Amino acid sequence: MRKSGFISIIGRPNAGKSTLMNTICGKKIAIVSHIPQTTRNVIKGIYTKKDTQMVFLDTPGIHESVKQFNQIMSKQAHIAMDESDLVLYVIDLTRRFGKEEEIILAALQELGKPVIVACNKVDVQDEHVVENSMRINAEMEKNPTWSLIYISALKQKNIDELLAAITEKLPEGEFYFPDDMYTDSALDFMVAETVREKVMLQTYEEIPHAVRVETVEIDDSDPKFVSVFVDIFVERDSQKGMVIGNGGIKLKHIGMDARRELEDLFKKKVFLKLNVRIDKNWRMHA
Ligand SMILES: Nc1nc2c(ncn2[C@@H]2O[C@H](COP(=O)(O)OP(=O)(O)O)[C@@H](O)[C@H]2O)c(=O)[nH]1
Ligand SMILES: [Mg+2]
Repeated sequence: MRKSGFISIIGRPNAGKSTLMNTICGKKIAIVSHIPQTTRNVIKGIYTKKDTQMVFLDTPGIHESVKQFNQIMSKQAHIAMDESDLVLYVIDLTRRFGKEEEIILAALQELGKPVIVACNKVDVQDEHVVENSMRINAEMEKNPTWSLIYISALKQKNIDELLAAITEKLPEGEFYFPDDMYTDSALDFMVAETVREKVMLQTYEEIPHAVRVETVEIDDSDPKFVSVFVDIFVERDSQKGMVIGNGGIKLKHIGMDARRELEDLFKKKVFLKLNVRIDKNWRMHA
């Protein structure tokens, strides 16, 4: 009998949720950066091995305050409740427990679904680790059905143990997706996200959140290379300059880094044309 199910990945921004999903699926599916709010949509990552299929839902952690986080968490808890068979709760061991952790723990208790707590970033030596571990152990005692695993999503530590724990809690059932599929994201979305990640990594402060990226065209008609046309929208003229950089140096780096990853994605040479444009207040009607 096959096992398959949906697993929502939740946790504070920057905990390493997207990194973990990419590590498990062995593909760059969700973009990753040190900047909170990197993930803007729920993204599916599919892992299939032998008789088991796991469909991960990587959730965004957009918030500017605990109050807002609370509202979004309740939305995420709803996604988890409606769509997933179990919840994978990722905790950043190197960060002091915040109000967010309490909100998540309360939501998980109310949810009543199988939970796996993954304590991430064990590769980092940090003063908060001992205190956080004590807090987590206390929570585990309160919730005896939950499983606890210490991992490093980045350094790929204990990932097999994590997969075994998920498999154990996964319901029996037929696969939801073909066994060679690793995401249901469309190609144009993945292209735009790849470019957005590079913009985030190359720019600072207000830019990452002011940028929107759109794939205009993917021309795959030549057998030797793919031509990809992408628009990068910012809200103000000054931001345009910051994305382009002195003599175009920033945009050049964004283009080079993105092209390298897109060549992995397309398994072909990529010609990438980036165009920086202004769309005032796109966030207002996003
Ligand atoms: N040292 C270390 N860093 C990690 C680990 N997992 C994720 N990170 C880093 O934490 C940051 C946030 O990761 P990301 O996956 O975008 O977090 P998300 O907001 O929860 O999706 C990035 O800079 C990652 O490289 C880990 O296991 N160890
Ligand atoms: Mg993320």
